[in-house]
Amino acid sequence: MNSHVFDLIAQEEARQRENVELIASENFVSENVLRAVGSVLTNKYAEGYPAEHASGNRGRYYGGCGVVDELEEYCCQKWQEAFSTDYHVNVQPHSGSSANLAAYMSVLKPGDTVLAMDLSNGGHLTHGSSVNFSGRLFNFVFYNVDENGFIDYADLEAKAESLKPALILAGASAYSRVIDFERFGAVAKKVGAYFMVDMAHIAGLIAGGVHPSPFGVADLITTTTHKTLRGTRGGLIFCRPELAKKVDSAVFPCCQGGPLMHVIAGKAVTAEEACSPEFRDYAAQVIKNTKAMCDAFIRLGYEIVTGGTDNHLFLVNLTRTHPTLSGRDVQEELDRHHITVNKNCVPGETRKPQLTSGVRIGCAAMTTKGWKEADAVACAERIDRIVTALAAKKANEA
Ligand code: DSN
Repeated sequence: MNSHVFDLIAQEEARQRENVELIASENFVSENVLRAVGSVLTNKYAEGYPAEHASGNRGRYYGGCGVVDELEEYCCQKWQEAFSTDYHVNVQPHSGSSANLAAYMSVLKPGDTVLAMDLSNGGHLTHGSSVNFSGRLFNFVFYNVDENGFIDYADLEAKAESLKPALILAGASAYSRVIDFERFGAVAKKVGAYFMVDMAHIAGLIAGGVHPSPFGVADLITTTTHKTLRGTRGGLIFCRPELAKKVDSAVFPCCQGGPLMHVIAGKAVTAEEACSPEFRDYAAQVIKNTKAMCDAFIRLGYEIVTGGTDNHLFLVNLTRTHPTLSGRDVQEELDRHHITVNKNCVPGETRKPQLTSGVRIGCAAMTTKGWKEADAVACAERIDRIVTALAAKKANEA
């Protein structure tokens, strides 16, 4: 049967092949990941956990689960290997949002106080935004970034001491600097809070050994598997072994029903790939490319939040250099030139989230396509020509 869906998939495949992809949270998966996610495992229901599962939450609510039990255990084992950890891992969360919801539910009660990074400073929607379940269920309070956009650790400590949160959360969607997990962990310990890290953006860099690891410091660690980890879309929760039962019960039956076994297969392939020596080279190249591109923008006169980057992304602040252009203007103009970025709030944002004054740029996807530093620099110069022409056009229209 002919389906319109396959025409659309072919169009999207062409777009992904031809465009320059600079969205910091996207990447290109391998053929093996695609095969696993497109497999017959999508047909299988498997509510519950494998028969021998480590947390003690054992047994499925359906027959015929022998193969998927083995698959889920294998997936857990490969993720422990990828991060060289003996933390318990739950591979069932459907996404990063589901992972965060379940992680909160495992140790918090509705109304508990959580200290996190605000969305407008680089945090994530699920880190307490008032329009998200997180902000509606829990009492989120926020630590600040300083005037240059760096996490203000003194503010974190002062707020932790005065507000006595039940949980402190580190992690971000648009923060370009190394996060000092040890420092966060020490503050959490001092005030008796759980310490959780949402490492979704930087997980591939951690697995690749080019960003400090939160394992051994955090009590709970969530991630997606599709950003710098370059795998299928999905979520994971890691936790100290003593929290395993709480975490497994929070995922199922508290927050989810049946796990997506085809996605768990995709996650297992992703973990195998993250364990390979090639993945370490990839992670190192991501950082080299991102730094090269960010430095090129600085040479071209752009303002970068925090003045640079240590990871796979950076944030261009247009406020002073291109006051007439919003992030949306730049995103849309680059779209017309087949370069994909996303508009992003900047610290101290004055425009609405639909407009913004910033653009977030990441190099994880183009590094998968084979970019080296020179490609990243050439792309920065091309973006500058497009943005400069757009600003001139706006000035002429005014
Ligand atoms: N929305 C994703 C991002 O782009 O960072 C995170 O979930």
